[in-house]
Amino acid sequence: MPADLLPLTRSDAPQPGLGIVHLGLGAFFRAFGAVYIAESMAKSGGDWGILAASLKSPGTRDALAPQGYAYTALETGPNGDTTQVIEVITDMIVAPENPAGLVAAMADPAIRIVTLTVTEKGYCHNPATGDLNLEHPDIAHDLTNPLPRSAPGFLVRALQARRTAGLRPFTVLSCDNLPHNGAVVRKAVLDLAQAIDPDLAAWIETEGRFPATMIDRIVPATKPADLDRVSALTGTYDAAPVIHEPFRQWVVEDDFVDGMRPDLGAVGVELVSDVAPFELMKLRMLNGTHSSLAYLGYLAGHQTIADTVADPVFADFARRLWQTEIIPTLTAPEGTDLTAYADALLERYKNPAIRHLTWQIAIDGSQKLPQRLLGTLKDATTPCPGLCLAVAAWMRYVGGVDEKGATIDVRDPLAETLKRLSDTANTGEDKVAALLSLRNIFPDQIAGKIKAPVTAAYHTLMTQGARAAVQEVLK
Ligand code: CS2
Repeated sequence: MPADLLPLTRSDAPQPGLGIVHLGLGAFFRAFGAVYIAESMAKSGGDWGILAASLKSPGTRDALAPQGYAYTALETGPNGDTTQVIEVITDMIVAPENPAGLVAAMADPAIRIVTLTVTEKGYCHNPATGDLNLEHPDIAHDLTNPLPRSAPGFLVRALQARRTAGLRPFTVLSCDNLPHNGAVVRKAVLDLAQAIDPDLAAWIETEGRFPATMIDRIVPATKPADLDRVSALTGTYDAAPVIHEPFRQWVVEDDFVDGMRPDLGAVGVELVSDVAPFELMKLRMLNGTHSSLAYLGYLAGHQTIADTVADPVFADFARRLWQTEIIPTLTAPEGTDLTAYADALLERYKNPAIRHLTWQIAIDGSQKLPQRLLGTLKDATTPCPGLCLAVAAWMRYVGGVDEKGATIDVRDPLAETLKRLSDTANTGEDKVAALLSLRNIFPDQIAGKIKAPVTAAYHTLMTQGARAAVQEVLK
């Protein structure tokens, strides 16, 4: 910490009573759900303080504990910068250090909601089928051990403890970018509970609630330079601020255990009976183009999404994906104009103050491709050369070598398999075929449908490079 700065500390304001446990605390939830919940309590009251848990590493807890779990949220965009200090998190548990403590905290009668941001792979399910992967090492462990490791394991053991204590279940609120995220987490919990205790599974099935959500705010990982930026604005030293764009949208299925939830409607959350049209729009239009721009932009040498779309070729490419490939597969949610939504997305991507790394968005492609790109390709009734090029770019990316011959740091739960498949194939055609044979990512029907155009796109990518391949699609 620079010697001339005072550290950020929690204010003297009374701490809210606890109502929520959050699993998987990262920058996104701190800049999104936590902010909404803090605002809702400020407006409408209620005890919805958050006890947060990291399921893996102690880094966030170690940074936040000395500042009493207060942190700065820096909003940055075309109208400048604003900061606010968020004090809704009152404590944190690092699950591997204290799994029993986390189960007990979730089983506390005060807790009525468990929110989650554990990323796509944290649900330990097979993305192509939605079934819980009982062979996943953490799930295999959690099946027989009452001190869990996985998110589904913590949910099941805590629900088990509540049932034993004669309590009501908590609502499970997934805030991850997955289609039908409520149904996904429900299925993971029920599959695991069924294997542990079928009576418990039956109780969860009838009494538990797993509302679906659509979540949207661009929150890049906080970088070292961001700490200086926040200090310069606030005059205090925050070891773990979060940086986010002005835009936010949270659509929530209004189905909570005994109707118990913060007054989310008072702070702009859309409470609806069917989230599906919103999530399909968001996953395909935002995340679909984000991933496409991430792989192609990275290969073309761009560090961030803003840098990528500053090149008019890539901006036109995004427009083309929206207008001719993605929008035709969607039904607009009531009151939404999809063309205006696309225009707004491009403006958000252009925000130069948000340095969202293409490398960050490229992480975990094997878990992201199905809902971001492949669903559109499955539904499309006309050719989709742009999305097929994006799939080919992912294939080139996971091969681990960029256009200049440099190694790519590929992060993905399947990284080793992807590299092996890529390395053992001799020709481009064989590489595409080998990767398309991964049934957890590409179901038969999709693999067959996209094989020829992805092979052609892969060839263009290898011979001409990413930017020229994008130009080819625009011709
Ligand atoms: C991004 C998302 O990292 C990624 O994969 O596409 O985190 C994206 O920024 C958010 O979904 C925006 O709401």
